[in-house]
Amino acid sequence: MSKIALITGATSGIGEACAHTLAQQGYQLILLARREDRLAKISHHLEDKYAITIKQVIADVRDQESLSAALEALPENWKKVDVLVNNAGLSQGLDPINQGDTKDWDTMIDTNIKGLLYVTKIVSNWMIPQKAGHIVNIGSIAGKEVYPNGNVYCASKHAVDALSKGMRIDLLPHGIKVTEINPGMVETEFSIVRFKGDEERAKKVYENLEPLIADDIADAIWYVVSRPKHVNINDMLIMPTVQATATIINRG
Ligand code: NDP
Ligand code: 8X3
Repeated sequence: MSKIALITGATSGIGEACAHTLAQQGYQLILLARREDRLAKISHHLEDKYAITIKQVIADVRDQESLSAALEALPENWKKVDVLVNNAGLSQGLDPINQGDTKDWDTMIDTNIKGLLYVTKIVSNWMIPQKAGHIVNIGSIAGKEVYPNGNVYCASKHAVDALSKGMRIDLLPHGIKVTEINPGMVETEFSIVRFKGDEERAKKVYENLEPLIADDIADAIWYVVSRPKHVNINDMLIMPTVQATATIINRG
């Protein structure tokens, strides 16, 4: 029986790359995101290419009620989830604290912290009767350091750092592994989303440097989930070679 992985934020970037990698490894997938067309396209492509089955869950992780309904509507045999990748997340804006848009703050806190919690509560309760499972939280360098104008996004990823530690303690008696993967700069749609569609500004973030690509993080996810049963990788910080800290970057 193939393993089952549930990946949130599977329509782009790291989540999409992770879906490809785990599909290639023979996992059956539950892919969750808001954009229905994109999710359908990715799912059909992976099903055809790797002869696997995919359940598509169109849901917004911020909306606890509809998220819960969508996940609980999955067939019982699909709730035997082996791996949960809590990847859905975003940044909105890059402004000093006194100038931040409170709607952006709500979006980041509701998605990166509360959304991750809502998904985790449901899926960890599916894993507990199995006495096994692996939760992989996508944190960030922004969860280890704070950089100018990163304020609320950094706070949300520091929360992911704390929650990963807390989950590891609380789920220990149930045999559930918890790993936090913390990337530095990865060129995805992240900066386009942060700058609300301003592609020129987003492009500048990665100018004159070689950032990570989403596949680099998917590789790390595959590494952590493929360790033997007695081994857990607690925490990984993965940076582009040209990036020493959140702000010290060698642009050549
Ligand atoms: P992308 O913008 O490319 O992908 C983000 C994904 O999250 C999309 O699939 C999006 O799907 C989904 N998503 C966003 N909001 C919601 C929501 N409310 N409900 C459900 N799904 C949602 O960015 P990345 O791949 O870079 O980001 C993935 C994770 O990696 C995030 O947690 C980010 O914070 C983290 N990260 C990114 C880094 C980077 O430099 N890129 C570095 C460190 C961490 P849809 O819009 O269809 O819902
Ligand atoms: C994304 C990386 O440095 O833009 O989490 O915060 S950074």
